[in-house]
Amino acid sequence: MNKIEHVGIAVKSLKTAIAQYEKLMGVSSYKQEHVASEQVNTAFFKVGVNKIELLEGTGPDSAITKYLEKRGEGIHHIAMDVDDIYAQMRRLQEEGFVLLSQTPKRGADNKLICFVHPKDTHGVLIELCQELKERDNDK
Ligand code: CMX
Repeated sequence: MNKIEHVGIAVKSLKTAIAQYEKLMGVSSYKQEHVASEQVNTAFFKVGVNKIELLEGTGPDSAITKYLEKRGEGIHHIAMDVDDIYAQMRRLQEEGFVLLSQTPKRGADNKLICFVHPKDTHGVLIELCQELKERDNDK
């Protein structure tokens, strides 16, 4: 794994959180995106070579909505940048980790993503993410 790509923070209101993080960071969010497959609205901030992703759920079945109901606002996941998400998923499965999807999904910010169950990582939801390449566009 190359680096921490971003830290995901679950928020009740993306609009309110963007305004507060813009004040905190002194910069504007560089990207806002709706990810229908994950039922989330997202906003990204750059922090050096890393990012912060704010996430708001868009429906009752969204993982973010459920997380907010159970735990309230806060750090939701840590995302690791990988070169080959398929190879990393195979490796983790061989090591006995439970992956939350059998194939990578399209996530926000032009990424292929997959999550590792937090029960296998001492209570922290870990996301693998790989920059979406031209050849992945039909996946
Ligand atoms: N971090 C740490 N623990 C978490 C967690 C999180 N983000 N979300 C849930 N948990 C915990 C629950 O609190 C629960 O703990 P207890 O058993 O001690 O109560 C445990 O994990 C299992 O929870 P569950 O109720 O069985 O399952 P949920 O319905 O809450 O689902 C999870 C949890 C992680 C499987 C589900 O949220 C999931 O599949 N997540 C992956 C997808 C996702 O998070 N998408 C949103 C982000 C998308 C994006 O980044 O673009």
